[in-house]
Amino acid sequence: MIFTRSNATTSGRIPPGQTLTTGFPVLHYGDVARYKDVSKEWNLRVFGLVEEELELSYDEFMALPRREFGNDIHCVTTWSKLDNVWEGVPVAEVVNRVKLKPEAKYVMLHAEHGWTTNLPLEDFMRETTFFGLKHNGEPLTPEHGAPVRMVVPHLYFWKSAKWLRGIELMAKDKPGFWERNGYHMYGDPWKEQRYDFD
Ligand SMILES: Nc1nc2c(c(=O)[nH]1)N[C@H]1C(S)=C(S)[C@@H](COP(=O)(O)O)O[C@H]1N2
Ligand SMILES: [Mo]
Repeated sequence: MIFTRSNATTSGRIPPGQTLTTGFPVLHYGDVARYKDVSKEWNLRVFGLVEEELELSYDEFMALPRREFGNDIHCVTTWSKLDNVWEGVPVAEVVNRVKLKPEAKYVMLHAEHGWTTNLPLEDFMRETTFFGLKHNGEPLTPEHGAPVRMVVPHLYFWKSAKWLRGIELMAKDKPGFWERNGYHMYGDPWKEQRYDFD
């Protein structure tokens, strides 16, 4: 359902070319990742330009400190969903457990089934970026990326990898899945960086 809210709540919050939605559309390429025994099948690897690779098991990840986060979702396909409330793990809780090499400047997020997306390290490390575990009070559903999805509030939502499995530190920017298929390397919704010819 598409609707318009009073300007008081939405003013200045909807980037150009976007329309509000109240639902929570499900969008991805390929199959939903489903786990029979998630605590045995899921882990998170931090690799690439780090002094020592890190692998967090499901139980280790779930024991990390959490807090509440918020975001406005802006999907490149033009729907926006405001005022999402999340329970999440701050990025620093994971990154502080590795020593980054000084050349590390970009990150590739790796999801289940080989799906990837890229962003600058600085954007990944922003205090507003987080690992999402619950959305509006409910545990993430498989469709929305359970057990752990990335949420990068200030970029188009395709940068928010569902079914996150790996964080690769890189010296140079490289295109992920959609970026290889014409999406913008950075994806700022306020600048309408939708496709690479924008
Ligand atoms: N692993 C994975 N993550 C993904 C995608 C995908 O295809 N695979 N699609 C992205 C895109 S294009 C969007 S718009 C959002 C959609 O998230 P949602 O289904 O929770 O709304 O997930 C992003 N994360
Ligand atoms: Mo998307």
